[in-house]
Amino acid sequence: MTVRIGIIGPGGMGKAHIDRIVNELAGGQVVAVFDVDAANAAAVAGPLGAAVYASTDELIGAADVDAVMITSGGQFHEADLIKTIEAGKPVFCEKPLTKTADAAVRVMAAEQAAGRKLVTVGFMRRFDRSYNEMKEVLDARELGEAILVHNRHRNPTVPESYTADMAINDTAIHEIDTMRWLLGEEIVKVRVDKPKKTTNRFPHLQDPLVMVMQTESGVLIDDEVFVNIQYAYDIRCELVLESGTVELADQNVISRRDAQGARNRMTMDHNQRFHLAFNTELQQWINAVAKGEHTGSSSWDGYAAAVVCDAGVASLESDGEGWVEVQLMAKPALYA
Ligand code: ISE
Repeated sequence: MTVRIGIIGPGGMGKAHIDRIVNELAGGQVVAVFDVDAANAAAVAGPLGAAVYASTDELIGAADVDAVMITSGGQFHEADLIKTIEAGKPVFCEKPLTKTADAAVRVMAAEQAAGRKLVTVGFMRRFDRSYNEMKEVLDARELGEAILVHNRHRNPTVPESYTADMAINDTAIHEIDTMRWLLGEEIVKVRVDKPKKTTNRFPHLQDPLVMVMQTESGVLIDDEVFVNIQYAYDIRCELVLESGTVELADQNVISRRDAQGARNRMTMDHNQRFHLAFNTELQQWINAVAKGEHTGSSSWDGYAAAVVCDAGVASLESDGEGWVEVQLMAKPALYA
């Protein structure tokens, strides 16, 4: 079966997903496009032979759309998610699920009324091979319990439109989801430390910052978020267990040695660094939709990430207040 997909808001991320569906993955076809920018919708739909719709309602309701992919801005997600759930169609939604935790609660309520998980949130690191091997070591308890996790999330630069809260809501949100998934437990408190700022920052940003999180069992996680580090897109993670450590491998595929020295090629953005993880994530989603199953992060994961982000932003905006507690609602049975 070919899964016929309607895409809402194909900007940079949406176009990258379309490209992989067309050129690298199997079993999916983009048949419908909506964008507030009608010219962009037409430009995207043309080469695909896809229909352009004048509203998300029409796209979601179209008889030949089996599943929906939402890659618009986070502030537009809630309404389209709820409409897609009410239409009984599976939906892949790029992160963040919603801009606020309250909106995520409304999305979960719609899903509970539908009686099944229809929403997959685009947290691609869950599909990265290195993180998965790290999780295998932890889950096998080969080296004992997890004690600490050290993360580095470095971007070469961000545009001036990147707001102060985005270091958490747009960037650290990846570690928030990955750590919950890796450790299999919730984050209970968050603190944001504010070191000396790089001179390469925009004045409105705290860059870098260090987000410190603690889980239910006491694992302490630190996350250096440095979004104007200039040199590369550099993601690192070291899991410290009771009798050993596990680190993500270096991001390079080859190491080169020559008369100039030994060096690796660095990736410059998330599409390069997580190309294979994005491919695996979307292929598994297409396969799951074809079988009527759910895969990947759920609405609960999107909600939990939003609540942790809110606590992080509260700490960032406070004047050295320190730890902020994370208050999650009781987990609905659908997500147990
Ligand atoms: C961007 O939206 C992403 O998702 C990237 O993975 C992250 O590194 C970047 O900081 C975000 O702005």
